Amino acid sequence: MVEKLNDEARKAALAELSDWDHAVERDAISKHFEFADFSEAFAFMTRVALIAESMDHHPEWKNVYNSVDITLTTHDADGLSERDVKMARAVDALLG
Ligand code: H2B
Repeated sequence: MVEKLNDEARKAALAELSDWDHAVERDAISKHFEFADFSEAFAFMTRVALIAESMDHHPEWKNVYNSVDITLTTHDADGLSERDVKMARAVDALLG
């Protein structure tokens, strides 16, 4: 069973992650990404999808042309867990 982050761990994670916001009502983190065009946005999504499969941890996301909105939360924990933090780090690492 995956453990939900406690208040202290959540605060530390949000301080470490750049531009990820905490959606309190869902205990999720989300971030908005913008690219030059749809092709760049979809290429990014493809790379995220491959990471998600390898980590067995999947984003909720929305793509509109050149933008991608990603929300991460752990359904199995009913809130934010270390798995979301690892995923957020991996997503950010794709963009250098
Ligand atoms: N993704 C996310 N975001 N949260 C989960 O709790 C989750 C997942 N659980 N991907 C995984 C798959 C689980 O359902 C499988 C069985 O490992």
